[in-house]
Amino acid sequence: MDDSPIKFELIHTDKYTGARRGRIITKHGTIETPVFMPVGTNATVKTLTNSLLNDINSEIILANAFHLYLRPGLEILEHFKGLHNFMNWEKPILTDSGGFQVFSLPNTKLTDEKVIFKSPLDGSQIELTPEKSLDIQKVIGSDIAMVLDVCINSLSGYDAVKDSVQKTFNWALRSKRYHNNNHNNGQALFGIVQGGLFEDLRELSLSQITSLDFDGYALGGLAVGEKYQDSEKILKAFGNKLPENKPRYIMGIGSPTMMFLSVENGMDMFDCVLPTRMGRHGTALTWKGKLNLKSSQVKFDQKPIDEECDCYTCKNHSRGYIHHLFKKDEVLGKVLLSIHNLRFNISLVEKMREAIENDNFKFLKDEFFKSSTYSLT
Ligand code: PRF
Ligand code: ZN
Repeated sequence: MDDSPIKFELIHTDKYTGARRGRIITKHGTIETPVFMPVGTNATVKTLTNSLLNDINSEIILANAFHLYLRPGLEILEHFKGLHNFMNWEKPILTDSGGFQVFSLPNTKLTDEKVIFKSPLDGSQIELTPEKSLDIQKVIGSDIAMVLDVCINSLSGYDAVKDSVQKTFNWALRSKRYHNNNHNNGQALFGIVQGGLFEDLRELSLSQITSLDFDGYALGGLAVGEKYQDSEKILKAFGNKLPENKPRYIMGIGSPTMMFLSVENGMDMFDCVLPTRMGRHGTALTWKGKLNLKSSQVKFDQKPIDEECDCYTCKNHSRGYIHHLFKKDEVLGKVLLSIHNLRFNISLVEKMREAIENDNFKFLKDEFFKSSTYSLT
């Protein structure tokens, strides 16, 4: 029986690594994988219009149930008939459940049934359950919803991580049941594997979560401050243990180094605020490495940020001009660097797709790190 609201096609696996070339078909369009998803937490990918997002070939954006629940709130989202209409974005949307965001707030309380937190808006007490998160994501109307999981501090001890794995599984069971009873809400639902840096707990969480028939599976709890070698260990051991016939999503990664590591180990999807956040702070990602546009070294520089880049910023403006915009704290500087950095990440996954199709992924990776100052680890 296949009643999944999305369809995943595995097109090709690289001969020499675990890298996969695939395609996710949703009712708002097709997503080629590996894919980088720009983050639009508050119903906007910061500083970019939809037409700019289309220009850089964003195939899907990520939004956040937690933030949208607080503001604009469900009444308004319902009135506008969901987020696609509200922000006039016609392509696919994936929503995170709120788990990760709630656990980064101070004074969050966790019970077996729910998570209780203080509203960052007015301090009032709010409860989030797996069912409520799905209710919120239903109103948002995302194409892909995520289950509510328990994402605890990566430095937590064994017993605390074990407890989070158990709760994450119970909540995944409740989410799956609730989602089925609601006829899927027309949405795909992804499960999330936790387990921190403990391999036996990752193993346990992976077998628990994949015993449930989700439309895709995510690795959570990574890139939360641990060393590169630790995320590498988990990705190498578990990336390719996720079901082969479903999309695989690693949550919250987006540096070139982590994207290569993730794709090499069989992951298909990722999201990160890194390109937009770095852009707003004046740093560009280029094929040679990072470039600080605030530095006076580029004051007289008439070259584009990156000669190889095909984005609006690089086709129209010089480093010296963008430097000036940052010196004067003009909004356009942030816009131009956000466009460029997102295009960089999206170009990178486009190059990866082509390389995988030609069994060339390893070559692409070697060349990338040889010709740039990005760290391989
Ligand atoms: N869980 C959820 N969202 C997330 C994470 C997680 O573990 C992470 C961890 N990198 C980012 N976003 N629900
Ligand atoms: Zn550019």
